[in-house]
Amino acid sequence: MDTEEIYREMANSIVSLDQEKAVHLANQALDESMDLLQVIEKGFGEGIRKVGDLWDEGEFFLPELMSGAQIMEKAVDIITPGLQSSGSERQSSGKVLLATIEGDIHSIGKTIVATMLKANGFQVVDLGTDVKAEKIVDEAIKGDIDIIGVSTLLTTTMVNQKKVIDLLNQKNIRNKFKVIFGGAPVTQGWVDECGADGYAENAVESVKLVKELIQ
Ligand code: B12
Repeated sequence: MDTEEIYREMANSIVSLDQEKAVHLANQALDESMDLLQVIEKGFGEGIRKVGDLWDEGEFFLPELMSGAQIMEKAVDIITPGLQSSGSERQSSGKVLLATIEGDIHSIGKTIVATMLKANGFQVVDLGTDVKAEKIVDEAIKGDIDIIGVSTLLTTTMVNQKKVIDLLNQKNIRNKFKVIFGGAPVTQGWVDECGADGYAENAVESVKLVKELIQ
């Protein structure tokens, strides 16, 4: 099987909700030292996005969406130790706080971003999901954070991302932190409208963005 075929099989394992196959392929990726980010982006990630499309089209229902997500999480859990050890560049300066904003429980993408940042030597404080803007700002102050990263996958909760910026402005501490947004519905237009400092479409771009902003 060539690499593209393995990626397709990985995507298929998620779409067909075949946990055994997904686990087998994730272990194979580790054993064969495959490019683990591509494994997530082109392989399993492609599959979970397809599951989302099928759900959107009414072909899949919530149990299938949840089952697909659980299998995706299992595969990512297997791959994560390999991602962590793949970070080649080490730098200790830079503390990033990550959270999925209030009203949103999507965690997979944010967790991958956290893993990649750690692999590149950044300190990461991950507050989890469904986190209020107030808590994000409080923890950023307490934790002496450089960059605040706010994730959302729902169009309905994007507005809560903006609350983080509003709160920092109200407290007159906007210039103490860089704020970046992420998640599928986020665009440069939204970032500009909110007055955030940037956004990234995937984990690799997130690392690049954080490095740029830290400098
Ligand atoms: C898996 C999934 C779920 C899982 C989440 C499990 C988990 N632990 O995360 C479950 C089943 C729980 C779920 C629930 C729901 N979901 Co859902 N879900 C998805 C799905 C299929 C995949 C998301 C995913 O994991 N992608 C893979 C990862 C790797 O990609 P990613 O998240 O985009 O992350 C990357 C980038 O965005 C970026 N990034 C992410 N965060 C950050 C943060 C920063 C700071 C930066 C810089 C970058 C960055 O880097 C990441 C890595 O490359 C999407 C479909 C889709 N196309 O996205 C729907 C989707 C997001 N869900 C949707 C919906 C509607 C729901 C529900 C409301 C369904 C319901 N009726 O209950 C609930 C939401 C409940 C809530 N309050 O949050 C809709 C949203 C529609 C919309 N326009 O708002 C989508 C788009 C499906 C669809 N096509 O309609 N979901």
